Amino acid sequence: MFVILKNITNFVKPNVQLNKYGIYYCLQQQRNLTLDNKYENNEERDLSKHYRGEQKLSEQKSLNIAVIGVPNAGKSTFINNIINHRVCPTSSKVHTTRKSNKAIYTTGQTQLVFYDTPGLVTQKEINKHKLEKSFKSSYRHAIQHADMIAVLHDVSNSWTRKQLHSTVIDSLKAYPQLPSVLILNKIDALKSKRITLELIRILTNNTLSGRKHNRIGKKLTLDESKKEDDERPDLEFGDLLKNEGTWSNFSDVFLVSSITGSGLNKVHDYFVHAAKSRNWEFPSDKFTDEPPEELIVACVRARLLDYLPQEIPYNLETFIEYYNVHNDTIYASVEVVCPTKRVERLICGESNGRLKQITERVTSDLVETFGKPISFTISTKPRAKSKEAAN
Ligand SMILES: Nc1nc2c(ncn2[C@@H]2O[C@H](COP(=O)(O)OP(=O)(O)OP(=O)(O)O)[C@@H](O)[C@H]2O)c(=O)[nH]1
Ligand SMILES: [Mg+2]
Repeated sequence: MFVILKNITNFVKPNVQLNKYGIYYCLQQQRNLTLDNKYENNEERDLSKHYRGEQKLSEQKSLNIAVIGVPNAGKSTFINNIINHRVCPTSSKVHTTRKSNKAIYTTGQTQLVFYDTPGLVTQKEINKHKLEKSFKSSYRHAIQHADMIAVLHDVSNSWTRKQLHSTVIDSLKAYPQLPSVLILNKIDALKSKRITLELIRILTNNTLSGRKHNRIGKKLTLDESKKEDDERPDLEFGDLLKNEGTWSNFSDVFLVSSITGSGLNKVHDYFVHAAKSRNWEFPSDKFTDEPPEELIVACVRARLLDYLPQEIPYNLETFIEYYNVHNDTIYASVEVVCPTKRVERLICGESNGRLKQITERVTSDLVETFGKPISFTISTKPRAKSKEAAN
């Protein structure tokens, strides 16, 4: 199914076009993902091959960063835009990321490995939303492999921005030896510099790396925020309990808008500077260790969340039907198994209009991800029918 591209809202876009054969392709050559699944099998041999003539082993540096935060804080968007490549699926709904994924980015002699994680949730939320067990184990897996924790905190939500969520604090407490940075995301939604300053002071307890630091807020926000100061008295923080939902051991604080790209360069440079001298774990042209089939399915799930109301997309099962690469073009199809006929009709929409929109959106995401032409379809089936077919 091929339709004209529209509604593309990401901050960095490759030049995606549809050719006369109905295949999407990139005009600009993008950094390609390794599509060959067998690549992993001869990893050692391949690694040495890749490093030869590229960057001397002795000069290589790397840093593993676990990106954690509550659902919908913008973790995946942040990673995609800091590395300028759509590797992590994103959506406007919570629980888009379901397990820990790596996004690998190599620049000069440095390799940054970002661990995207599912939003931190309590056991109560896991039970309520019937979330997989991986929700709890994923972030631990990520942190255990990390050299640094990046806490993404959404400042656009006036109800939750005043405190770090208890799940975030618990995670930081569980790994006190790891350096951590606080990244205040969605600053495009903040109008007042006063609130920004206050937030930084409150969330860090006015303390960096355990030491009182009176100029934390000033130093950061005067650089970053060009907005007019709001001089009205701000009572937002007045009734907060001291030290509740705060962390005094962040090494640094950053203000970013992952959507507009504001502030991302500073974080990028900070990570590159913090990288440790050691051999890269991955070849420089690799962007993820996820198999392409899984990336495609995750991308479909994410867009189903965007296009379908309430809980419906969470109850859908998605499978890869086929995946093939021929003449450097990807051919793939995903099947969506719907719990009822009614839900299937909802996904397809009138004259298959909604399904076309979803397919179009996923296709453009996938072209960005793989940097290759793609021929892509989505099919739907009601659950009972697909079970019958299996018997
Ligand atoms: N206004 C604004 N919106 C943002 C920003 N960063 C992310 N978003 C939006 O926030 C929503 C959630 O983004 P995701 O990157 O999927 O968030 P996440 O933390 O990975 O979410 P989960 O995987 O569900 O835990 C999307 O609608 C993004 O477009 C930002 O800097 N500004
Ligand atoms: Mg995510």
